Order: sequence, then C-alpha cells, then structure tokens
Amino acid sequence: MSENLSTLQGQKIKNIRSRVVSVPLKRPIVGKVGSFTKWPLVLIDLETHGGIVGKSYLEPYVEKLAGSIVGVIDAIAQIFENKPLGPVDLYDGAMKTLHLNGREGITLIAQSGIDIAIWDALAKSVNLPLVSLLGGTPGKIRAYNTNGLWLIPLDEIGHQAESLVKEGGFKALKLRLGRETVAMDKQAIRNIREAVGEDILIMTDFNQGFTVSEALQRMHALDDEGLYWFEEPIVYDDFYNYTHITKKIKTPIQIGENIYGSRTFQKAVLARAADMYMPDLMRIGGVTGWMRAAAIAGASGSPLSSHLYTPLSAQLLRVSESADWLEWSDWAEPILEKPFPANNGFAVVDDTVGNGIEWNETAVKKYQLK
Ligand code: SMN
Ligand code: MG
Repeated sequence: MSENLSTLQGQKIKNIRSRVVSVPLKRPIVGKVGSFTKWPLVLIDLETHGGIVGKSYLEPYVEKLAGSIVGVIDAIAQIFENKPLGPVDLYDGAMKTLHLNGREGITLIAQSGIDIAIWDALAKSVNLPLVSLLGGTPGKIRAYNTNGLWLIPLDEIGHQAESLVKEGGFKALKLRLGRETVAMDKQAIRNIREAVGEDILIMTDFNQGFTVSEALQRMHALDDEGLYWFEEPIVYDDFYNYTHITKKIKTPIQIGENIYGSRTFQKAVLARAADMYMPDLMRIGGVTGWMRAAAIAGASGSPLSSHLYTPLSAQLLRVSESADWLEWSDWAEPILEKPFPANNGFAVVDDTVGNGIEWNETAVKKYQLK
C-alpha cells in the first residue's frame, strides 16, 4: 500500500456532530416562499480518527424543522461510524439504508450535509482544495446577487437594486415576480433599469406562485421584457406542465432548487421541463449528487447555475461542464470565519485546502439554538 493510501486509511469516521444556529437577515425574505427575518443553519462537523474535521452547513429555511434534520444526521452518523472517507460508497449506502423512509425530503437533506463534510475531510486528508480534488482549478465564477428584491414595496426597488449592485460590482440581480398585477411586475422591472441601467441582467423568480394558466398569461405579458430567465413559475415538480410552458415561452425557463437527487433531475431534463437548471446542494445530494446532476446537465447541453450554498457551489460550478451563474447570497456569512465576497461580478475560489468552510465560534455561540 502506498504511503498516501495508508494515510487515508487512518481517516475513518469517528463521529458526526451537528448544531443549529439562526442568524438575522439584513433584508428579510418576503415572497411566495414565505416570510423570514432569520436564517436557520445546521452546522455539521465530521471528525476522523486521524483528527481531521470536515465541515458543512445546511440552509433549511424553517427553524422548527432544523431539529428533525439533526435527528436524521445523528442516525446516519451511527451507520457511518468507523467507515473510510469514501463519499460515493457512503452516499449509495445511505440511500440503500434510508430508502424505506424516502429518498427525498429530510433524509436526503441530512445525507447531503454529511456528504459535503465527507468531501471536505477527504480534501483535507490529501491537502488539496475541494475544487482541485474534483479535477478543477481555483479561479473565478460569474455571480448574480440574490440578496434582496423580494416582494417589497415598488418604491423601494430602485434604491435596493443600487445597493445590491454595489455589494460586489454585480452585473446581474434576481428579482422576485408575481405581484398582484402585470403592471406591478413591469413597474418593478422598470424601477431596476432606471436605477442601475439597462445593462444589468435581471433573473426573475416566481417561487411557484402561479397555476399553469396564470403562469402562461403572466409570462406571455412579460416575455418581451428582456429578462434573463423565468424561475419556478408553477409548483416545482409538475414537469408535465413545465414542458408545456417551456415550449410556449421565449424567455428561458429555470428550475432546479427543489429537485431531489440526480435521478429526478434526469427526469426533468429528459422531459425538457426547463431550458436551464439550478440545483441546490442540500436537495441534489451534496457534492456527490451535484457531480451526478452536472454530468446530466452537461451532456444534455443545459446551462447549470446554483441555488444558495455560495462558497461551496462556486467550487462545484468550476468543475461543471455547462456552468452558468453562481447565485450569490451572504446569509450564512455571520457564522463563517471567512467571508466569500464578489468583486466586479465575480466570486473567486481560492486555493484554501478543503472546502473553505470554517466556523467563527464566537458567532456560533451567539446564534446557537441547540
Ligand atoms: C429562494 C427561495 C427560498 C429561500 C431563498 C431563496 C429563491 C431563490 O427561490 O431562488 O433564491
Ligand atoms: Mg428560486
């Protein structure tokens, strides 16, 4: 056995712990997804017998559900105890064990969080940045700012767009749509353009707010506005109707943040449910699930963007064949040791060993729930 392999053998999993924190949001979320003033996070630490600690976090939206995710993480931790750091084997093993309780939902969310921590520990055990372990290189990725432009009063839109552009020299912003009338949606778009100019790209998100017929009417009315994409106009898993909508509407249709696992992802792609996809790490299956989905997106020529998990998704987009846009949010930043800024509209994956996630323990203590 080579020296490196024997080093890796020493890195069997000792324990996996998780904690819940809830941090305040600078700009509250007010949308069809719900209203949130705080952002709960599940922080995961995976320790090996060799003393390496792999880190990851989950963004589960609903504070009251975070405890159940911790419960599933604890159950998986028992199965993984003393297993070697082989994320692919462990992912498939977890799915086989958990499928009786469902391959989607909280079981996959918990496994996704653990998977990210395993990959981090693996990268640390061979002294490489995650992006390099996955075969890529550190470097830039273009990003759009998603931090605001929720369903806020129209007269606040322009000012907020200005401040969002300034947060990282952004050339693209996400606007939530689906207000009471078409005229109000058009006004929101106009207010952004008047405030930050015609050249800023506008991604738009309906957060599943419409029925199929409402969605078609609204998107027909907005189809010539020069928007970069229309995201989730209808309920996320109605691929049959997404295919219909995608054929009818000129502006690209974007979905993916609510898709669980690579096989459901493939179903969407095979149905031509959308023009572009944006997986969310906690639902797609962590790093392992992302890589599987990215292969499907790449082979089918579908542009791939990300949903949340900014510092982690940036690394994964660097190794995704059809990488498109990084969704940039800084909501997890209060408890991270290192911020992940954007400059001139780009985020930068540096050469830090592992996935770059380390805790600011003082802040964790301040915001910890359990
Ligand atoms: C979104 C939904 C819920 C929480 C945060 C963000 C949104 C997005 O759908 O695409 O950013
Ligand atoms: Mg969305």
